[in-house]
Amino acid sequence: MSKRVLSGIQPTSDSFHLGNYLGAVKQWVALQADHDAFYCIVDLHALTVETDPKLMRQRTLASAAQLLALGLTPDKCTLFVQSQVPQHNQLGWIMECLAGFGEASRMTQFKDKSQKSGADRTVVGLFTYPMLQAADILLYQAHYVPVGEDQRQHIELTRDLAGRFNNRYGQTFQVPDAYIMKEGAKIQDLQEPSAKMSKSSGSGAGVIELMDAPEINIKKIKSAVTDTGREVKFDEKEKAGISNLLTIHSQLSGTLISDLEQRFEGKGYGDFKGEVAEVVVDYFAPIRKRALELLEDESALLKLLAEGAEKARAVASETISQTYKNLGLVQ
Ligand code: ATP
Ligand code: LTN
Repeated sequence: MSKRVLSGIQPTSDSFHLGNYLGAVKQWVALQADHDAFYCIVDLHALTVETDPKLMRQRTLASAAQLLALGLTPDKCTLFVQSQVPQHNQLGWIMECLAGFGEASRMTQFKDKSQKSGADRTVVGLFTYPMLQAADILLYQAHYVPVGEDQRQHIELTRDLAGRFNNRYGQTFQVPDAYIMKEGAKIQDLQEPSAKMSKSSGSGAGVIELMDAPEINIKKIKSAVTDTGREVKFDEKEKAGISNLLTIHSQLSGTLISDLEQRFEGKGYGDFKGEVAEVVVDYFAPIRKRALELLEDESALLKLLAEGAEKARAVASETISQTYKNLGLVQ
């Protein structure tokens, strides 16, 4: 039996960004070839940000279209929407009853996000978010969870919760491993190279959105913040901006960073940025076109997602039965 993979992405924006692709979705596509892969659009997680219902629907469908355009294929993986599989909520509660308050309070993503919006505007769901994420993963008995570096702590928590449950109530869950690449797992904001590229923070000027028109992305890359030097060299401490652009180029073009450094020796940052812009735009132009085509046939997308949810429910309901039984809940 091939190993199981599960990951999720929030429909919190009209477009995924370069960090989502290089940190996560690129691996999703690669792993579906020889794994039993489940990929989930985590709309319940996205409810932690207040969103207009029309937008929520539109972004969920746009997420599905982008994932397919980026290379997920329904005959190789199960693609579904989290809210269509109620077992996520069922196991989510159990995870909340297993996690310590202190343990959950240490999650840095919660601390960062709640600090930004202030206590009164922070919903309780943002606090319990990692326990729902643990449920997403454990329901499918996943061996690997392909994510970006920012999710490492949540996967650690998931492992702890799985181990704790197994110890207390008998073997129930596979303890999953995070699957995080050495390169590309932390793409930085182009305007603020010390911060991660993110859908929900920053001005947007430093975020490359895959569905944006080429002119917009060319402009953003050409105005990326760099340093006062002239050398195209990978040095994350002294040259965070240039290093980020080198990583982006290398990941999309398949050229080694050392080869890029050599090729741009003696040339200025302008030439280099121009080429990065070209690589990005050429890579994503056909993907954007395909995603827009897929979005035109809404009923085909809905059908595909419904089929995915059915397959997901079959696996998830087995895990829930076993979990309830081990907990002594009378069925
Ligand atoms: P938000 O900023 O609203 O929290 P996000 O941009 O982080 O959203 P998510 O849906 O939370 O997007 O993440 C989807 C996947 O993309 C996760 O696996 C996450 O680790 C990865 N990811 C997000 N940002 C980056 C980044 N800058 N570099 C690499 N991977 C990233
Ligand atoms: N918290 C994740 C999204 C997410 C996820 C998951 C990732 C929700 N459930 C399960 C992997 C596995 C994030 O990217 N912010």
